Amino acid sequence: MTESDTVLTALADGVLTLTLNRPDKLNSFNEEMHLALRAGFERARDDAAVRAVLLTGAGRGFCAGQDLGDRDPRKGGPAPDLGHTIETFYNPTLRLIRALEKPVVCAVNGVAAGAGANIAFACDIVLAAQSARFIQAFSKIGLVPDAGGSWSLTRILGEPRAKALALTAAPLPAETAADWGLIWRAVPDADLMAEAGALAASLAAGPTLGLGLTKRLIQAAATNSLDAQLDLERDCQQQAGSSADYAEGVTAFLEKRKPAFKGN
Ligand code: T3D
Repeated sequence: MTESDTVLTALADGVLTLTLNRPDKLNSFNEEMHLALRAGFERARDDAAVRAVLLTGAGRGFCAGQDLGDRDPRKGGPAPDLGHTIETFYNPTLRLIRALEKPVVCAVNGVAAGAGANIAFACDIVLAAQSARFIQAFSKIGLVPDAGGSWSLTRILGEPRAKALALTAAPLPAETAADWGLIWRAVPDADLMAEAGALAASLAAGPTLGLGLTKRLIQAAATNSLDAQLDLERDCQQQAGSSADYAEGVTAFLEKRKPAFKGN
């Protein structure tokens, strides 16, 4: 586990809150922050006490993508190998978020640009402050969308909107992102953290195994045939149906009380 103040971590009531914390740089990524964020998601994967993750940013921005100060061509030397940095730093974290069988809530507190926007889109439920905006900033500096953006934008929005956003780097206001189905909801700025925290807490108190299997199913649907998906639903339901939380859920329903799920 990497300890670093570039990502603040706090575990309470089953929610692991990860706060990107380089506010002077709009929480853009340097290597230390990459490793700290990855360590946070590895902890979420490995620690049974973590039953949901809440990802957000400190200060007025969510994340401005790569720290361009670390890519300053004026410093001389050979051009950086961005294929290597993507493979080493961005892709492992994106894969962790998608593979984590626990809900990941993202509270986009301000501007999300470049890889910062696309990391948000990789999360399971995204709430954004109404003042936030999403920018595919890559084309402004001669790069291409990464951190899964070309995949998620195209799947969620279709080619026309994905191309327009990526080619123009036009800022997309949070409310439009919600209208287009790119995020779950845009909420008043003052309400963002309370709403996102309550959502994460309610998911953390849920039947974690079943929620994780639900995430697996919905992600698999993008590439599965109906036949393959029906088989996967059967297998996941078999697993969920043997959980203690399923027994508790049915018992609580029959006893007309709130279920007390334990996450297994
Ligand atoms: O390199 C690789 O490994 C490949 C991977 C690439 C992944 C990527 O994400 S590439 C895309 C990189 N990101 C960008 O191109 C976005 C750059 N930032 C902006 O365009 C703007 O800052 C925003 C639109 C995000 C916000 O604009 P605004 O006007 O609200 O804020 P600002 O004044 O531009 O920024 C505030 C401060 O944050 C400022 O510092 P200063 O002048 O107060 O000392 C600014 O320089 C700094 N900052 C913002 N973004 C970055 C950054 N510093 C370093 N890197 C940044 N990406």
